[in-house]
Amino acid sequence: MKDYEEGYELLKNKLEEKGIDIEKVEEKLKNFKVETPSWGYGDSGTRFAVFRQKGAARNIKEKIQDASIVHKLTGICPTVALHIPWDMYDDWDELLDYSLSLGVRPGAINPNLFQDDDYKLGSLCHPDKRVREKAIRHVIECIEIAKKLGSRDISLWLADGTNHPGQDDFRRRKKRLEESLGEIYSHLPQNMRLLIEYKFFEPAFYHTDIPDWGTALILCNKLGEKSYVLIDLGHHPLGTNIEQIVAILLDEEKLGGFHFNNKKYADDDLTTGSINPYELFLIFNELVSAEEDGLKVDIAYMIDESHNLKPKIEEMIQSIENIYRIYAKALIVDRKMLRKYQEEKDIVMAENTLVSAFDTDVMPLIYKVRNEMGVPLDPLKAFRESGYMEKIVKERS
Ligand code: PSV
Ligand code: MN
Repeated sequence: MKDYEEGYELLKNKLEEKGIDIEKVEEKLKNFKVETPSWGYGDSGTRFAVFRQKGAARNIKEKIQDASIVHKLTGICPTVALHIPWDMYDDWDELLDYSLSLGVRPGAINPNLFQDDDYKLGSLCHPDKRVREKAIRHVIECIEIAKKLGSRDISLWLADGTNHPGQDDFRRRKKRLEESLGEIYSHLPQNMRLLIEYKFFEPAFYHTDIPDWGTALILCNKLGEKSYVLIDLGHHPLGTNIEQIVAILLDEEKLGGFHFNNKKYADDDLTTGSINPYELFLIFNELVSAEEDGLKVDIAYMIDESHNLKPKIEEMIQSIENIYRIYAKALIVDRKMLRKYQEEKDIVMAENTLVSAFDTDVMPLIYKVRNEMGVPLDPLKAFRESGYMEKIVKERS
C-alpha cells in the first residue's frame, strides 16, 4: 500500500458522502494545464539591478529546456509563453521541432511594446502615427510567428500611459488605441485570439491607457469575438475583489486568460499563492462554479513571474504546486450545499462550506492523480534529486 492510499480512501469516502464525483475531480486535475513563461527562466531584476543566477537560461532554447523539465516533473505545463523580441529566433520551424522533441510547445506570444526608445510616450496610443504604425507592425509580426508555431493566443500588455496631468488627451489616446487594435485585429486569423491585459499603474504613474477590466472589456467588445480579457493577479489596487471580476467576465464569456502570481504591495510577481492563498481559492471557486453551470470557460492559464532571489526552476515548480493544490480544493467545494445555504440565507454555513473545502488536505488526491499520470509525487524533491541544476550550472557557466 502506498503512503497516500489510506488518506485517499478517507477523502474519497468523505467526498462521496457529499455526492461529489471524485472521478470527475481526478479527470479535471489530469486535464488542467498551466503555461510557464520564457522570461521566468532567464536572468531578470528589479528596476534597480539584475542579480545573475548561475545556470539561468541564456537564450530561448535553454528557456525551452528548463520549461520542458518543469513539464516532465509536473505533467501539467506542456506550453511555454514566448516574448518577442526577447525570444526572437531566425528559424521558427526548427525551434518548433526542438520544443516538440523535448515534449513541450510554444504557447502565447507576447509582443513587447515597451522597450524601445520610440515607445517613451506610448505605443498603440502614441501621439505620432509613425510610432503607432511601428507598434502595430510589431504585433502583426507576432501574429505571423504565432501562425508558424501553431500558437493560439497573442497576449497583449501595454505600458502606455502618461506621467503628468495634461501631458496628453485621454479621449484622443483612447481613439488611437481603438484604431490601432482594430488594425491588429483585422490581421488575426479565425482560429487565434487576442488577449488584452490591463494594469492600473506602472510604468506610467499618472494614468494608464488600459487600467482596468472594464476598459479591457470595452475594447474587446468593440473588437469582436476573437478578443478576450486577460487577468494578471498582480495588476489591481490592494483590496480589489478579483474573484468578483472573474465572475463578471466569466458571465460575459469574455475571460480568456490568466497571469498567475501574487502581490504584497504592487505588481510584485511573487510566488502564486504565497501571500493570499485563500484569495486564489476564491478565484478558482468562481472558475469551477462557472464551468459547472455550463458557461463557456476557455481560459489560458499562465504563470507570469520572473524571480531573481529564488532559484528559477524551483520557484516555478513551487508556484505550480500552489496553483494545483488550490485548484483541487476548489474542485471539491460542496456546491449543492453551498446553493442550499445561500437559498436559506444561512450565511454562516454558506461561508463554512467554502472554508471546509479550503481546509481539506487534498494532497492524497493529487498524489493519486500524479501516480496515474506517471509523474513524481513530489516534483520539487524530484528536481533536487535529478542533478539537472548541477548540469546546467556547469554547461551554462
Ligand atoms: C508587466 O507588468 C508584465 O508583468 C505584464 O503583466 C506582462 O504580461 C508581462 O510583464 C510580460 O510583458
Ligand atoms: Mn502579466
